[in-house]
Amino acid sequence: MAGYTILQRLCSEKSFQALNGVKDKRILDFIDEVALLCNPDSIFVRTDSKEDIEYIRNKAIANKEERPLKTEGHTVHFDGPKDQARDKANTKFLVSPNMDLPKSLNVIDKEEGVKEICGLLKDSMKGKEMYVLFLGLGPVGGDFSLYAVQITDSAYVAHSEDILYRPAYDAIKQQDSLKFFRFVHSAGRLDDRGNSVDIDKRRVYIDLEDEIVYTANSQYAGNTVGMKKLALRLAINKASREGWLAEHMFLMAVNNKDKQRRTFFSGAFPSACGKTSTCMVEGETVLGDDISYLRKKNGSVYAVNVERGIFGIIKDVNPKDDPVIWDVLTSPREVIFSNVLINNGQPYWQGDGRPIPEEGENFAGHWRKGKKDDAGNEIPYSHPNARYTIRLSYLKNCDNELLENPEGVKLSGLIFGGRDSDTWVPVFESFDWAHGIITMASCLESETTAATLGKQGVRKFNPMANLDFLSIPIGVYIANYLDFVKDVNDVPKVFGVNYFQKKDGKYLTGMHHKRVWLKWMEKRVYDEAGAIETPIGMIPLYEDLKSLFAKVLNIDYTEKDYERQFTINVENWLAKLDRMRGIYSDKENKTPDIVFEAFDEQEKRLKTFMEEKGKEVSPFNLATA
Ligand code: SPV
Ligand code: MN
Repeated sequence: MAGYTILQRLCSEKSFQALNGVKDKRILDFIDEVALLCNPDSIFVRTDSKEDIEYIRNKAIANKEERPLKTEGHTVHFDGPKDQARDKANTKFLVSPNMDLPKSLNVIDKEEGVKEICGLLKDSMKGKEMYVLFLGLGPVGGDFSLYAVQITDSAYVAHSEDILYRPAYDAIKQQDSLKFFRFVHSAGRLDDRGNSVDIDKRRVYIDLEDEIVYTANSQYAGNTVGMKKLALRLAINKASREGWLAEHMFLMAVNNKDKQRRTFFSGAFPSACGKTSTCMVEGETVLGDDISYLRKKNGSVYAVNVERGIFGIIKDVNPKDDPVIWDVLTSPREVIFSNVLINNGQPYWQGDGRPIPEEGENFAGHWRKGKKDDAGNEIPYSHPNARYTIRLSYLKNCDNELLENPEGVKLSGLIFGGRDSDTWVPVFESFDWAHGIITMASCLESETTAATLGKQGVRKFNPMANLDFLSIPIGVYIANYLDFVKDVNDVPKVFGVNYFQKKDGKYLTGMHHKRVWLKWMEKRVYDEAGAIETPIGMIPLYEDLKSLFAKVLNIDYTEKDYERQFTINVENWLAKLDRMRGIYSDKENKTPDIVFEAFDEQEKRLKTFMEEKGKEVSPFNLATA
C-alpha cells in the first residue's frame, strides 16, 4: 500500500491491515481522498468481526452520540430540534451537462454542487474519528446483492448501519472490479449536546453517474444512513438501466395453515398509510418493512429485503395495538431509541399507553410539561417522528431463513396502499399488471393527517410511494414497470388497499380488518375467492368476506358493512382521473402514451357505468364475474 500515506498515518495497525486486504485500489483511493478532504484525527476500518462491531457500539456511547438506558442493550440518540426528518429541499441530484433529469427532481449543476459540498466537508472531521464500513444491500452473495462503502464521522450512523444492513467486508475485499455505491457523511460542527450546529448548511447531494452520495451537517438517519434512502435513489436509477425494480416496499408472507402454503407479497404505502402495521400483522410473516429489490428469474418475479433491520416510527406502539414490537422494545436487546422522552432511564413515546412523565430529556433538551419552543409552540414530549432501530430477527413473526435467502422469495402479489377518505374501496384487484400499475400504483394518493404540517385532508400524489426517491422521470419509471413483466410467465397480481375510508367523520373499517383483506388477496392468487368486475377492477364478494371475517377476526360482517365499504363513488373516481391526467400531462414527466390510454379506458368504463347504474353504485347492484 505504498502511496497511501494519510491512511497509514491515521489508521491503527489493525485498520491499516484491513485496508491492505482490500484488492480494489479504487476503494483505497476513495477512502484516501475523503480522508484528505475531511481531515479526521483517526480512521477506523470496520471489518465483519464482532470485535469491530462492538468497537463502534462502544464508541457511540463513549462520544455521547448514544446514551445507555436502564434496560440492557437499550440506548437513546437525540437528533437536534431542527434535524428530525428527511430534508427534501436540500437533497439534490448533481447533474452534468449531458444528463437529462427533470427539474422537478431537485437538481443542481454538478460542478457547482460538488464545489459546495466539498467546501462543507473540508476539515469537517477534525477532532473526530472517521469510520469506514463495507456493507451489503440485500443478502450477501446473491443475484440481488449490491455493495457499498460508507464513510461517516458518526458512530451512531455506523451503529445503525450495523443493525440495519449486512456486513460485507469479506465479500468486497476479494473483488477487484465490483460496482459499489459510496456514501460520505459528516455531521459537521457539533454543539454541547452533540448535535449538528450548521443545519442551515445541511446538504444531501447525489451523484448518479459516479454512484456516490454526500451528506453534510445532519444526523437524522433518513439523511445520513447512506444505505437507506440515499442508496434507494441510486438503486432506482441503476435498476432503470438494468431492467429490475428498486422499490419502497415491505416484504411479507401470508400464511395459509389449512393449505400449508406461504404466499409472498410486497407492498408500497406512503407514510401514515399502514405499511408497517400491514407487514407485521399478527399471524403472517414479516420479511421487511421498507425497501425491496425485485428481479425476474426463471419467468417469475422474486424479491429480497434490502435491509435486515427496522428504523421504525415509535408512535402509538403499545401492548394492545402492536404486541410484537412492544415486546421487542421493552425487553433487554440491542435497541436504539431516537427522539423519544427519557425519564429515569426509561424511554417514553406518544401513544405508548402510559402516563406521560412530568419531565425528562428529549430532542429539545430538558423537557417538562407545557414547555414551549422559541416560536411559542408546545414541544411534544416525544417527537412524532421518533424512531426505534432494531434487527428484524428480534420479531417473533420474522422468518430469518427467508430473510437471509440470497435467492429471494417468489412474489405472487404487489399491494399498493393509499389514504383516501372517499374514493378507493378497502381492497380491490386490477384487471391485469398494466391496469394495476397505471391506475392503482401510479395514481397512489395519501391524504395529509394531523401528524403532518399544514392542512389536513389534502391529497398528496405519491406514485408507488416512491416519489421522494425517484432518480429518473416518473414516466420512465412507469414504463420500466410495464416492461418488467414482458418476459414473465407468472405475473404477480396487483392489488389496491385503503384503510381510511370515512363516512360522517368516522372510519368505515377497523384497525384489524387488514388481516381479512390480506387473506382475501391470498385466496385470489389461487382463484379460491370470487370477485365482482367493476370499472375500477375486481372487488370481493360479500359471502367470501363474511366467512373470512368470521374465521380470522370472529366478527359478524354484515351486508351493511360490505355495502358501505364497497360502494363505488363514480364521481370521486372521475375526479381522481382528472387529477392524475393533470400531473402526468407535464412533458417533463415523459409519460408513455399507454398511461393516458389506460386513463381513457377507465374513464369510459366509469361513465358508462354511471349512465347505467348512477353515481353511487352498491356492490349488491352488480353481477359476479
Ligand atoms: C420513510 O420516511 O419512508 C422512512 C424513514 O422509512 S426515512 O429513513 O427517514 O426515510
Ligand atoms: Mn420508508
